[in-house]
This record gives sequence, structure tokens and C-alpha cells, in this order.
Amino acid sequence: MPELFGHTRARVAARHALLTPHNHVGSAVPGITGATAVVLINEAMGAKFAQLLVTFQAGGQAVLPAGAGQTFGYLHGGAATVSIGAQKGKVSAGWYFYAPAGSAWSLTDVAPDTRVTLFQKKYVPLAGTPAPAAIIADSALVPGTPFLGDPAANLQVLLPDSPAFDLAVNVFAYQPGGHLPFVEIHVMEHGLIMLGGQGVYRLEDSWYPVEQGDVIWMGPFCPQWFVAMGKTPASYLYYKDVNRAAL
Ligand code: UGY
Ligand code: MN
Repeated sequence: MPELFGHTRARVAARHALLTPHNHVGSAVPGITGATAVVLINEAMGAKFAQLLVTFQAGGQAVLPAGAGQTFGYLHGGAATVSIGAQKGKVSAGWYFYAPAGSAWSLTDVAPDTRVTLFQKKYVPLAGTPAPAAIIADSALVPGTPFLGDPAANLQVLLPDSPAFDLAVNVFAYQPGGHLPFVEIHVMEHGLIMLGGQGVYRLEDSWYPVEQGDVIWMGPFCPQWFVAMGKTPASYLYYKDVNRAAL
């Protein structure tokens, strides 16, 4: 019982945060009904995006109007029908969708216990570049590449690598003992959820044991490093802001 006597692995610091499944408290989020929605990261924490975990009960759904925000959704399990403007498709574990700014989207016919991570960000247009279109796809079909040539660290890039996108979402999978090759320090933010396995994450000047379900915020210039530990591979889904001017 990690929370006995008020203990938790969680920490909210200046440039990073770690939240575990034991810390979750639901929020009422307009448009999401019959579900527990937990806002894990948002502007109140210091981030420029939002990350939510939504767990649907029987009869639950999400019906969101068109707005300035864009939404990326990833299904951890369950099944649903996703509609983005006129585009529609069935999604289940490992599938994801991207709803551009200005498009209404919904998740309906949702199977009970369907769990979805949502990343939301206000879209920053790029002059002369048309905004991205909607996407509904299966992450199992996205080829991975060894990160900086290391076969123990496999990177899947889920959204097109194109200047139209001001966000990226990737899946990073590590063999036991696999690790980030160096301590990264960069202007881009991350929102991350551990999909499986375990390891140790260095964030700023602290090292944290992490496991499936843990969520991490890394603010701009947060020193970061990860090593996978244990007998099974570790993987995480993560958000990153990309492709826009420094000033
Ligand atoms: O894309 C990234 O910056 C990635 N290598 N960072 C991370 O996994 N913490
Ligand atoms: Mn990084």
C-alpha cells in the first residue's frame, strides 16, 4: 500500500511532475459523459497542453464541439466509434485518432472500460502551410526505427513528420536495459504515459522508479533520461510540441 501514512511516488516540481494511478481524481469535463475523466497535465501545472485519461462506463461517450484546440486520442483498451467531421471509423486497443483544430469529434458506441489518453493543444498555424487533416489509424501498423541506431530503443512516430503539425506523438519501446543515449535537455515539452514495463526516469535532478500507468510532465528544458529495468520491455506514449519558431 504505497499511500499508507500519506506516502506516494508522485511529485509535482517546477519543471516536471510524476503522477501515479493512485493519485487520480476525476473532473467534470464538458462533452464527456458516463466516464471518469482525469486531467493529469494542463496549464495549471505550467504546461502549454493538456493530457487526460478517460475511462468510460457503459453508455458513456465523448462529444466535443469544434474549437481552437486539436485532440490526439490513444485507446489503451476497449472499443468505440470515432467521428471527426465527416470521417468515421472503429477503434480498439492501440488505435489512435487526430482531430484537427476546427473539427468536432466524438467517441460513441463505447464499450465499457474503454480507456483513452487524450492530448489537447491549441493549434499554432504556420503561414503558407495548410493545417493537417484528420487521422484514424492503428499503432500496430506504424513501423518503428532504432532510436539513433540503437535496436534496444525502438521509436514509432504516430503522426506525419510534416511542418503542418505543431505536435508529435510517439511510442518509445525499450528492451530491458535499453536507455536514452544521453540526458536530453530541450525546449520541447513532453506529456507521457507508461504503457507497460518499468524503469527509472531521471527528471531534473531526481530519479524515479516508474511503471505502467504512471504519467510524467516534462516542461521546457527539463533534463530527462530513462532506463528500462526488469525482465520485460518497457514502453511509453508521449507528446511533444514541434515545428514552430523559437521566438
Ligand atoms: O523525442 C524526444 O525528445 C524523446 N527522446 N524524449 C524522451 O523520450 N524523454
Ligand atoms: Mn525528450
